[in-house]
Amino acid sequence: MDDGKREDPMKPVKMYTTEVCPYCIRAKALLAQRGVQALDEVRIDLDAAERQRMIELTGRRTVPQIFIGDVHVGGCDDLVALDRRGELMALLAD
Ligand SMILES: N[C@@H](CCC(=O)N[C@@H](CS)C(=O)NCC(=O)O)C(=O)O
Repeated sequence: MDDGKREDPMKPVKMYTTEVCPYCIRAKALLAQRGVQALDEVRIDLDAAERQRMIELTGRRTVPQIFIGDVHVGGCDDLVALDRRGELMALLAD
């Protein structure tokens, strides 16, 4: 039943990660703090083809690499900087 309390819709967030990755943990925590509930996580340590795809898409070899919708945000430092500039919520908003 629709009780009128809709969550604000958010763009899909995709993050290329590896299992052992403090920057990935930090980025995930920040996104969770900002209300991101669903994350499409791609583990490049488990999938060499996805690692190659990440490098081709971003020109970078480190994880995390974060996409919000179609926008490549960059890594954890880029995400934190975006948030500090007050631009993260607007980018997340659908
Ligand atoms: N400044 C980057 C640092 C990312 C980083 O160094 N990630 C590590 C894993 S936590 C990595 O990919 N290391 C592999 C490498 O440097 O090739 C960010 O904020 O995302």
